[in-house]
Amino acid sequence: MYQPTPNDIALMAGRAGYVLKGNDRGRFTVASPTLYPHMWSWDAGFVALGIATVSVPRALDELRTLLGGQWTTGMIPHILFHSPSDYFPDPDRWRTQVAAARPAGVLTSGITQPPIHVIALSRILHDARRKGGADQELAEAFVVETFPRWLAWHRYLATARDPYAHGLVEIHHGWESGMDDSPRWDAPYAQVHPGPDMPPFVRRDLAHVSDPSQRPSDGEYAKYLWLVEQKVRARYDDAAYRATGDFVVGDVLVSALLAAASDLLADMGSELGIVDGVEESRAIARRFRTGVLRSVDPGTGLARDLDLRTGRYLDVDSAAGFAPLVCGGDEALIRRQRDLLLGPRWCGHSRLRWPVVPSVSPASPHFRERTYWRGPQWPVLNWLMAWALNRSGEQEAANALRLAGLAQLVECDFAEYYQPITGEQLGSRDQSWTAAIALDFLA
Ligand code: 9YW
Repeated sequence: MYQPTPNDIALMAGRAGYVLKGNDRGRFTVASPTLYPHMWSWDAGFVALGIATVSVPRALDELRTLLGGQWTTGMIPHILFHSPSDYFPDPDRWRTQVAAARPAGVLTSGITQPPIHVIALSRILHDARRKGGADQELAEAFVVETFPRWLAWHRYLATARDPYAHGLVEIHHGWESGMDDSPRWDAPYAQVHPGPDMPPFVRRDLAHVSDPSQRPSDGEYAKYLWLVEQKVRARYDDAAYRATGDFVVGDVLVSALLAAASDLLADMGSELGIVDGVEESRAIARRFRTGVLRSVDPGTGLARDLDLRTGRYLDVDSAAGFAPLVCGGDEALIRRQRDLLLGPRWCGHSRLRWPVVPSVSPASPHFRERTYWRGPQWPVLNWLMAWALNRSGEQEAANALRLAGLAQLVECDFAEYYQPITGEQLGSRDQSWTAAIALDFLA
């Protein structure tokens, strides 16, 4: 097994810090230098926990800026647009001015991303407490100050996005899962039919990659924009969209993150003497943990998303199936998932360049080795599974993912995603969240 040398550690930490500094725009960090020149919601969570290893105050600023985009419903939008750029879909496409709940002072998109933020905040608090002094004071004060805002975010997901208490967070767009073109969404997207009145568009993402097969197809992209159109036409009202929109799916990984984050929020709150909202947070954690565990297919041992339009579970061997590892709650299942994740269908697959979590099992018929979320390895996903294993007391397995993840990043280009068989770097380079998780792995 790879063990980073002191030289590797120094080089990697130095270069990761340099990448984050280069992507720093003052009070927020762009997701990548040219492809994603804005602040993305779940990227910001990972970025903040990486920055915290270097500067706790700057890490807290990242989260504070993100909260500046929170809608009055509690929703944290998936993109905050702080300055004009050639990124598409841009604010003119999102047209969030139709929404009463939009924030003042910053343009945003109108959909969500996975709730990783409080998990990041609890890591930052942990770092700050290790450092003590001013860092600790600052971080504790930040938690006390922002507790109601995080709770409002979680409450939004638990109510507006789970009105019938399934215990699964409803997503209205594949982008809300963070895994845009994952085969998890193929069946629901088959029911998305762009209308003849959809405004025309020109993609800009393809200008940044050498090979279009690494990105979603044009057909997929038209569906993505059609759902944006449907959200606009519903004025970003969740109930109105639910009544009219084509894509409504209960997402197991978002639900597991909500459960884990809600537990951590309650933990931090009670440690810091907060009373209001701690019980509510625990109840949210319980409800969504139950929803995730209920979705597990006893045959495969993987959690399944629920298509709320058809009432059918979606059987796809994607890394989201390991949602129970993230939210915990069933010891035997955690051991089973640990073995599955490290075994020959997943990280232990004989063809993989590095034994790192692939977005889709290489043994699955859905696996595509170069296409975005259809097989490539995303370092943040590996970090998440390592974090989850650690939290369940599976330190040895967590460390195996950590070391393999560091081996993958030792070239220090911090790519957006990696071809799992050859190890080739794909997508953007100098991707902020990739650099950030390297810093956390090294800390
Ligand atoms: C897009 C920024 C985002 C991530 C998403 C990933 C990709 C493309 O990049 O989205 O245009 O939004 O799928 O998870 O947050 O890194």
